[in-house]
Amino acid sequence: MFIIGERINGMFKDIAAAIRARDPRPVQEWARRQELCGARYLDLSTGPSVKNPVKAMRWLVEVTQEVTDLPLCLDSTSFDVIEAGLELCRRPAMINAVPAEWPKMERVFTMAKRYNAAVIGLAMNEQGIPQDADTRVALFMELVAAASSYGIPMENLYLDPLVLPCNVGQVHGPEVIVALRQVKLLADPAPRTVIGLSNISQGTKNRELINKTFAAMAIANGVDAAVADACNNDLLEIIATARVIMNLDPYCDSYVDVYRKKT
Ligand code: THG
Repeated sequence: MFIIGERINGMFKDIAAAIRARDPRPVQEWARRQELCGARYLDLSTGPSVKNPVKAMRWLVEVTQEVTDLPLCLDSTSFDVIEAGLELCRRPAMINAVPAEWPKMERVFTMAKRYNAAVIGLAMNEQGIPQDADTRVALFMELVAAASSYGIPMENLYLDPLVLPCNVGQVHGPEVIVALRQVKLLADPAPRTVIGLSNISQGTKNRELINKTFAAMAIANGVDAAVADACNNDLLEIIATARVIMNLDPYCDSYVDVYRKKT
């Protein structure tokens, strides 16, 4: 599992303030820090309460690219906002995200092809997020079929079962785990999977413990990527260890890297 660094998001107070004041420092500090911690992509989200999200996303992309070469994961419910960001990306980006709905899939897969971007497809449609694994997988199948028809290779399609906080959506927990596993049966080569790891613990007391436990469980069930806290050392240790146990790191390189950082 690789990490898409979650920290440049207007959901966080320091980033919301930085966007409002157009102060690049907090954004650039988090970009550098997450890169040093080993993030593979940086998630960029203006958050919900920004005045002009198109301009804000353009600004986030520009100031982030001034300090890092990491590819960006453009996180917005508005495809105009995502496209404004894609126009400025210097490396192939990731589009975060599209639900299993027409004409949204048409817009996003066309855009993905044009900008050579990867796409996160969500297990939701007009009816919302289903509870059970089977309905989630049925929505994934629609995303796989649509992506294929636009010529998107499966290694560029990341399917997200949508993790809900375990204190309000406890019934979703096991369904998400089963859905992660079943994605791998949908096509050959299989599509990839991604989760919003920190969602699982929103509104709970011991957030880190819940995030870490869920990370190990998701890795055991084949998850490929997580939007997550790239700089949490315990989490990085658990990911490295789970990867060894799952034989995803046969020479233990990432395990040794994490160990060396500590000594
Ligand atoms: N799937 C996909 N993309 C996603 C998500 C997902 N992007 C957004 C989100 N979920 C993942 N990113 C975060 C970022 C922050 C938090 C949770 C998930 C978070 N923030 C604090 C909170 O809400 O308590 C903010 C408060 C603060 O500390 O300042 O927990 O599921 N594809």
